[in-house]
Amino acid sequence: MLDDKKLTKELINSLSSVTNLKDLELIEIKYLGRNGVINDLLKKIKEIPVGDRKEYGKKINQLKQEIKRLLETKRLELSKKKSDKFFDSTLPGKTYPKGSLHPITYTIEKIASIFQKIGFIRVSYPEVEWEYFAFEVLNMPKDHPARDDFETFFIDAPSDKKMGKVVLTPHTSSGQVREMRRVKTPPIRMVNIVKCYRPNWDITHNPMFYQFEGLCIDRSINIAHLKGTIDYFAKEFFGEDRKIRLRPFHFQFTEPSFEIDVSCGVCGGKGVDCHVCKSGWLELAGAGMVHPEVLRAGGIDPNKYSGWAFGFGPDRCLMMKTGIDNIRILYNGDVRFLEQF
Ligand code: FA5
Repeated sequence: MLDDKKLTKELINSLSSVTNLKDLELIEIKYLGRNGVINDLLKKIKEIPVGDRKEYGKKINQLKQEIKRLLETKRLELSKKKSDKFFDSTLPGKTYPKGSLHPITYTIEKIASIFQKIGFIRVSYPEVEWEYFAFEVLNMPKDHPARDDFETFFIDAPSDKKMGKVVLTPHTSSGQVREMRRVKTPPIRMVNIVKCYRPNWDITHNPMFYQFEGLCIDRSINIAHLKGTIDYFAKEFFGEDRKIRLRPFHFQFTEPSFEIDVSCGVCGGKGVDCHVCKSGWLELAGAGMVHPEVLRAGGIDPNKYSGWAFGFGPDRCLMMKTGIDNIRILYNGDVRFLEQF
């Protein structure tokens, strides 16, 4: 029933014609695999008279060890042959494609350095935030209609009596009062750069986008300082020639408030038929003088101090600088786009 000599001879014969590791592997499977020769022999042990089974098992085991030894010897022989091949160490190595920073990462680093040059401290306040910091302390109490402006993602997490529900922050303004409470006594110059989230999705809106929030509080701060800082940023980021304009607007947490537009980088400010701006201008930011109630919420006396704040979208800044005509391409991971930066 078990002719081990014959099997070993057969194996030696087949191994003699093997010239590569792949064929060797096939032979190994034939003998040692789950449905291989050795396992077949083991299955037949039931047919062996009980008294002979011990001897039979021993023989199979010896045969298995011999097969393994023959296979291993062949494997060594083949791999030696492979490494005997001439290796030319002077040949140029393989070149792998180089990665680069994501354009948004690059944009954020640039923005941070522009503000660090004029004494602003970079911070990153939470993206998963309490309603309290996102709305309440910004003069938007519960049920205030202004909260509708920031359609918000609510997190399914326990709420807190004072802090309210947990949200994905819809804007970086949620860092304003956190920074006031951290610094306690002005001067404050912060730039808070983090991701924000809102359920919006079109060529100028993503559900996840970045904002950077400038906040400056000191004695006698006025709109001229705000305007001067915006002009400085625009020139540093876009260059001398781009136009910026401020439009009166309303935010609950600033008074007076503005929106800031830039002349469109896609149509060159012409506007006619431009599918991105439609008017020659694209909104980049909201801004204004910090509301006295917000200063109070931050523990700062509005009779002594005043301040300004703005919240820009770096994603839109990048669009307008480079002429990208659809914001959604920034996060879809298309390497044909990313390779251009
Ligand atoms: C705000 O978020 C205010 N917190 C800004 C502010 C800060 C006002 C400080 C006053 C003082 P607004 O919703 O307009 O405002 O957003 C500001 C900018 O964020 C927009 O101009 C745009 O550049 C960017 N932004 C807003 N929503 C999106 C979005 N879904 N996708 C991409 N960018 C967005």
